[in-house]
Amino acid sequence: MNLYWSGVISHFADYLPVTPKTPELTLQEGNTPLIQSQHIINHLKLKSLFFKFEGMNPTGSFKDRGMVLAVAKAVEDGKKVIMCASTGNTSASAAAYARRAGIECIVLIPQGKIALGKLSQALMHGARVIAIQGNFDDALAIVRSITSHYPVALVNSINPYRIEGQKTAAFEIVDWMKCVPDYLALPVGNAGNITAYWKGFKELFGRKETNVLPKMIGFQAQGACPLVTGIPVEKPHTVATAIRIGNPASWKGAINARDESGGSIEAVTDEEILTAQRMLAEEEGLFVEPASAASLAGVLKKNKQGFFQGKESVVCILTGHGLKDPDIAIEQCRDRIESLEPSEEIIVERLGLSGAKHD
Ligand code: AN7
Repeated sequence: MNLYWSGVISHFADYLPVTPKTPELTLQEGNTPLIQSQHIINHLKLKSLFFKFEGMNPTGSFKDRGMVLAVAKAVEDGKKVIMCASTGNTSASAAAYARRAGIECIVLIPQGKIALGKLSQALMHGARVIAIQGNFDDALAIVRSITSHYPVALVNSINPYRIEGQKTAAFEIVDWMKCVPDYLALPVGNAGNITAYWKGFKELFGRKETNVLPKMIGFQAQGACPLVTGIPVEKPHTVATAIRIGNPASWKGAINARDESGGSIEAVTDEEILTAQRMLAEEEGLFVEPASAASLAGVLKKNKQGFFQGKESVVCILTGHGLKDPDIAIEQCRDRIESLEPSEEIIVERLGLSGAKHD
């Protein structure tokens, strides 16, 4: 067994559009754990439930898989600057890989709507951070225009290398499980990831046999669910800022993944998202950001609706780490902090240990 993990480009080279000239860029992204549910499964009518914890990637989200390839190809193409619009994670990943590759990074973010951890990453990696008084969709439109007119590489997921890199997560799931799950549940924002997973599964098994592939079940936030209603949302809103997107760039890819796989794209409320986030943390020991919990929120909802028969296997993609968004986490449980005097006696008393002292 090869215990050294060499990263997405090197490990999956045979499945990616790499050439001898592609730089061997890596922060050892990929190879993330597929963790079996031990507690939440007990509330569900399912045979098995696994969590693919993409928050374990080097910058804390799934974006690293595609970003490593997009940046490597930009460098191969002679580019010195990359640019993206972002709800946060793409900017953190772009900033890190740009630095690793020795090039510059510019990010456009929606002012005030990006989680603190992600902003700190982009700034620490020395990206040019431009906050606009608009949402992600406005930022992406500007980035698309600038990158088509100036020598700056676009690294949003409309860059096909992003999708190529991200499809490797599907390969890992099949590699670990030695089979495919019945359902793949994931949050959907700009819809690059659902497009990428579906591409990955299809490449592994061939186009004809889509009936043996997992059904893709995507979940958007209720206040930002254009793929559910079929109409772009002008003013998207959700606590899950990562997926606060009103007009997904990979709209067609998402609908295609849904329809070819026989899956669905549905909405979950902010309350359902936060409940799922706390369940993952409290019951399984997995701390994810709100957007990532949309996958479990959706599975919980479908279970409640009687959708599952008890024989299905489900993989939930947990796209980003909980430390990305400490504000939302603390807001939910600040009142759990107990403030006491610095006294052993008082603390022992409060903990209910008073009568239990041994020698
Ligand atoms: C944690 O960083 O769009 O459907 O600009 O950060 O592929 O867009 C982030 C998206 C899910 C949605 N979970 O994935 C960005 C950005 C997390 C995310 C999504 C995002 P896509």
